[in-house]
Amino acid sequence: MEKSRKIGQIVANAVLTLLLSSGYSQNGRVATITPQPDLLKIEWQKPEGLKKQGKVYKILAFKDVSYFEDKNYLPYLNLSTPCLSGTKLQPVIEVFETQVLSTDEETAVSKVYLTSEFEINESLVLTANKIPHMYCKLVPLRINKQSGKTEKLISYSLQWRSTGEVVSDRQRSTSSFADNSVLTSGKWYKIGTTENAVYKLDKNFLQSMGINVSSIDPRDIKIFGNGGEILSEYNGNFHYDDLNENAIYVQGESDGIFDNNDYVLFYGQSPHKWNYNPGKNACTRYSRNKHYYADTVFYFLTVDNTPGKRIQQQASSSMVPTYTVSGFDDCQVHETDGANLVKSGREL
Ligand SMILES: [Ca+2]
Repeated sequence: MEKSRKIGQIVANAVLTLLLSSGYSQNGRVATITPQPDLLKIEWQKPEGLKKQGKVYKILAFKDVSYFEDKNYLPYLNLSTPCLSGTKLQPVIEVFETQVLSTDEETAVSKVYLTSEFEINESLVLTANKIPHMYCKLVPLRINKQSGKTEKLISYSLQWRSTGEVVSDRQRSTSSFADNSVLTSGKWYKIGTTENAVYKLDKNFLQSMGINVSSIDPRDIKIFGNGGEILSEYNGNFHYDDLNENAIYVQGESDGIFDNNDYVLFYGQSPHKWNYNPGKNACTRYSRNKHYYADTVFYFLTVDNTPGKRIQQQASSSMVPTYTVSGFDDCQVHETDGANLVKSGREL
């Protein structure tokens, strides 16, 4: 008995192994199993209220949601995967289930930003734990071409396909976690700006900051900074990891001597930003994103022994103009921050 049970077990194991390894269909033919991608679900929640600049916006919400602040808080889902083969990847989704938005949800979406596809955009390679990763943003909303109704994505499968494009060393170096700040070595000079403008730094200004202008090669002047817009409060949105070098113009640098009439030009920014909101009426087309914590943006100037980043010349377009502009809108804002009626916290 014991022996026959063992043989039976071995036969059963063999059949099971055959079924698992090659697949088996009811008509007796052996089929090849191809691994199926997992079914992924988006866990939608009730629309939420977001208080911003004194107004309450209704926004769509789901687990792990992020928002495009410049698209009326259009929600998106971050997709990421390591590029282990060293080539860039692109996500391909297969839609399994969608649902038409409820009337309540409809009021929380700006349809102007939607298309007939669940769009995936802003592909970016960043390094995490020394491995390049592909990051993309999936907008889980679309307008159904047939019905014209707005649909949300409920379940889908995701596959990453190689684009064949190699992840370059430069892209790897745009790491989300730099080894150290550029400010860890060298001598740095801090410059503040309050408006969006091209700023001129002449010999007197550089000397007043303490730079021995006669001993430097103007080709080695560098300016670092990331502008000054208030940081997004959403973790999923893009954040700089370190100061970036700005392309600047240095008049008279080619002779290697900073002469009396030589100067540096760079584009400095305001901490407050104008946002363009397409599709809105003229009164609300532009909104101002005020920086609550700073009134000045800072840039950092250094001179070392390597050439700095310079503004490149761009050839003029040879295309024939199709539209002549004869006017423009200008925006002004008057806000003195003179009183805080509730005398508490940040004004929104
Ligand atoms: Ca010169």
